[in-house]
Amino acid sequence: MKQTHLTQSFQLARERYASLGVDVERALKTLATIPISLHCWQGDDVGGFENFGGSLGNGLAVTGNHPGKARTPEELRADLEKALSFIPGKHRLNLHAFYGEFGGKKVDRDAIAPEHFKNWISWAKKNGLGLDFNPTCFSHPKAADGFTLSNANKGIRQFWIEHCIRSREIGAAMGQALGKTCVTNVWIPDGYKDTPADRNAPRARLAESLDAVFKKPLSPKFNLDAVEPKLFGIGSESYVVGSHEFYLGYAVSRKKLLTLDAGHYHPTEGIADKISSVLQFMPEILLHVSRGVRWDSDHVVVLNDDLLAIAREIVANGFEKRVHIGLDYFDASINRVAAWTIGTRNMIRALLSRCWSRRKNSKPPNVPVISPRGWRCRKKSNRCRSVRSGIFTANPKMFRSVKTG
Ligand SMILES: [Mn+2]
Repeated sequence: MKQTHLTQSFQLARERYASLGVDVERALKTLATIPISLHCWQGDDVGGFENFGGSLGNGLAVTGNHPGKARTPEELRADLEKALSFIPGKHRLNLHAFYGEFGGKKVDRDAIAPEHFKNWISWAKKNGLGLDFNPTCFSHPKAADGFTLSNANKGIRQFWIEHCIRSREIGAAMGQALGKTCVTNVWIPDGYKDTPADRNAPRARLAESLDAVFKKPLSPKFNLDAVEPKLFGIGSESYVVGSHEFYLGYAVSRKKLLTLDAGHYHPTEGIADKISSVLQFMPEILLHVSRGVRWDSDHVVVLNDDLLAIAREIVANGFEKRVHIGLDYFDASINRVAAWTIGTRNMIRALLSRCWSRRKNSKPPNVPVISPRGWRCRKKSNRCRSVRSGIFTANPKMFRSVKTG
């Protein structure tokens, strides 16, 4: 279509919408402030570049064998560039640790470092993208029994603790290099297929391991930590160590972000209703937007009621700066570039449809929480200059000890 036709069509549409009280420019302006973090793992069926020869496993399964799977970092980046060319706006890329570039050497997970991601960082810089990060606690011999940070074996636990520590540092290096805060999300597969004799001990071990992982404070300007619960997975149907309640308690008590994955709950349970619930008690969350279908939690996102409900909760409440939106699905039965494009565009469409329904002079409500920056200030008894997003304020009743100024 010619550019002039597009411009004329847009002008006509803008007039029609204006007659219904919709300020199209304002809606698009709001939309432009909301980045979506595209998940790198849709491009190669959660394969990674370690070349350990391992299979996916640990409750993860990708079905389909559509041609065109990315085999190298260069191919993956080229495919992402193609997908991004179909997606309006400036966005982010979400990387897993095993997508590092190790120069043909075997670098185990407890030895990864920012240098293994320098190509990703310079590529992101060139393309104006932010980066998010994830430790990869699966597809590895030390995860073969299904337990990582909660493993009964101290040596294995320590291995994964070290991996997660390094992952946070990589996240911070990415955030610093790009000048865009990186969210580093911890998900582990740990759980039992059948009813365990002891539900407590693995959770106690997980809490202890996570405390070790997060021991070193990192600047929230560069890195934010998130933890991701799950109700069940393949091979962990009866018991997941990192359940919703476990991580909700952990995130609130340790001042971490909670990750709400749309595919990680009971099939009749949506995450839209959880957003305003958990945001009463924590400043920011991470979403993994996915689409659960029966037992599977990872179908390509479509524009359905669940997605619209999620978008509504974010936009109607003015939570755009407090909700980090990432995608998390993998489908190898269709073109992978199309899968990224379809899912991301649907997320954007859902947000746009809510942006234009926001009333003209409505202001986002103040909510009684403070930012990680505020938490940090409280801990150090320093003065907080401002909250992170500027759209919410500290509740003096809840945080009397926070000094302002
Ligand atoms: Mn997820």
